[in-house]
Amino acid sequence: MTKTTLSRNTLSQVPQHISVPQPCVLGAKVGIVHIGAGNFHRAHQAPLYQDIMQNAGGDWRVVGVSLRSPKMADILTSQDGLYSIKETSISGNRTRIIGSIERVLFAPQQAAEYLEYMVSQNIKIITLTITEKGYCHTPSTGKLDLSHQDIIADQKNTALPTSALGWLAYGLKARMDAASEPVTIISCDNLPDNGRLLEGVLLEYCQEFYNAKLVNWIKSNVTFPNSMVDRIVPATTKTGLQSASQHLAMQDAGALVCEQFSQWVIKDNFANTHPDFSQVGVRLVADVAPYQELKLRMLNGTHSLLAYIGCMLDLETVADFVDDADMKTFLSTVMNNEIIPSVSCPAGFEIKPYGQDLIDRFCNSEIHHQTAQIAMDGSHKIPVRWVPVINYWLAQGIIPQGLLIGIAAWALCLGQVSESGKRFDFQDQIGDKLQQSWHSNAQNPKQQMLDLLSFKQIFSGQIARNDRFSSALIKVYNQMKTDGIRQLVKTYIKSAQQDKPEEYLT
Ligand code: CS2
Repeated sequence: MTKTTLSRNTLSQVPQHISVPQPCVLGAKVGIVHIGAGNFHRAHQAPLYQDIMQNAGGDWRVVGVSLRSPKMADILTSQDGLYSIKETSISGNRTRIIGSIERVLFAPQQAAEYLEYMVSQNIKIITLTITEKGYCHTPSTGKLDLSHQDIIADQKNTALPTSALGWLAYGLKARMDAASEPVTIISCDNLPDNGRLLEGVLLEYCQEFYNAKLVNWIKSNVTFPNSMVDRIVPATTKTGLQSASQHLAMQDAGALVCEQFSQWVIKDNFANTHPDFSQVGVRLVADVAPYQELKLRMLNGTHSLLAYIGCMLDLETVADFVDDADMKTFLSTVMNNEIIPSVSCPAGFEIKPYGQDLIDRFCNSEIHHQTAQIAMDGSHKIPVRWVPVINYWLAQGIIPQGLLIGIAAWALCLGQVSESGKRFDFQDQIGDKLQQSWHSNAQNPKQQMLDLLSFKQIFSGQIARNDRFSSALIKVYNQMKTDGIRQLVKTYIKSAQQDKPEEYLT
């Protein structure tokens, strides 16, 4: 195995067919701070900035900020910020080296450097990928959760915060004190109205822990455009790293595999200058909401559906799931019959082909996207992916049976044992509470379901108080335990084919 490691010094040794960043990228100044320098940012926004600088110039290098672990800072420091991405699709793969990240800071140990960037006039944009739970909000209300453990920890030390909101507020306070330029903050997480949500919780946070002066400065100097991001980027695997090293003929501990597809739609509401997004097909629009709704319900909604069912059936990856004929048909039936009617599409958008393309994207077996990875944080994902769709149908007196199977599968997953007896585990911020509720009623499935439906942070609107829905859920959950999920899925498909939506299962 080669000992050479990817870095600026070894860039010239990368095999010819792999493209490397041009000097204009490596020599540009930093213009963006990105909080949450994980795989998604490195595979989505960072390559776009590289392409923009190569096509149109500009100082749009990124300083990444990690809040929880020094791992990415260590890896990218030893590689001068360079790493490879393998972009895969049915029509082929391409690998390229990304060089648009200047460095990654581990904020808890490099707070002074973080502040230097945050006050700099060169910084025009701050972006975030901190996952749904990183906003420390109550999903059903969108309000800051003051009882959140990270917020409680911040209270003790605002100069060494735990939450991303704390780091943002700390940096913006320094920017205000330095009388620096206005800045645009873009949330790149899978949440509806993500910009408005971020603005709301950040202002609440500043009111609580700082003062009205900072709140007013933010209101006049910062914009929070909504944005919709899309690219499937799984967690790094050992095999992925090994095959990248072979391909590059050198070590790359930051190597990523992702799909070729990439999309970013941003509300055109910038407080300062921005990269020439038109160069790379990033769309600046007046209203992002329809794009967010489309993506959250169609892609993320079906992702969560296959995640819980997949965990219960030992279908380890998304590609494994859609390789199973019953499961693939189930997914597209739920998409067509239950999700599509609930979506208010962007004007002129063809939703059916979009749905078909999604299934094709899921079939990409080069991407080892674990169902257990997607299953994580259901208490934050279900409220934005499924609950609005279920409420849409309940308002018409209809129980959407496919999503009912989804909720029952999620509930079964709380037992952490698959149908074949295999143990699995995935994190959830309120996992302990959910587990406790599930186990304390293990002998009483009816109560188990009623208690889960009473988790207000997950289930709001009709779904939480609709007796027909809870009775149907109890029935499906029991059926699932006795007959297995596959049987239910088959019954669902059969009834859907006969077009008897109300008779699918109940
Ligand atoms: C996935 C997303 O893990 C998950 O919850 O649904 O990360 C999904 O892969 C991305 O949103 C795709 O753009």
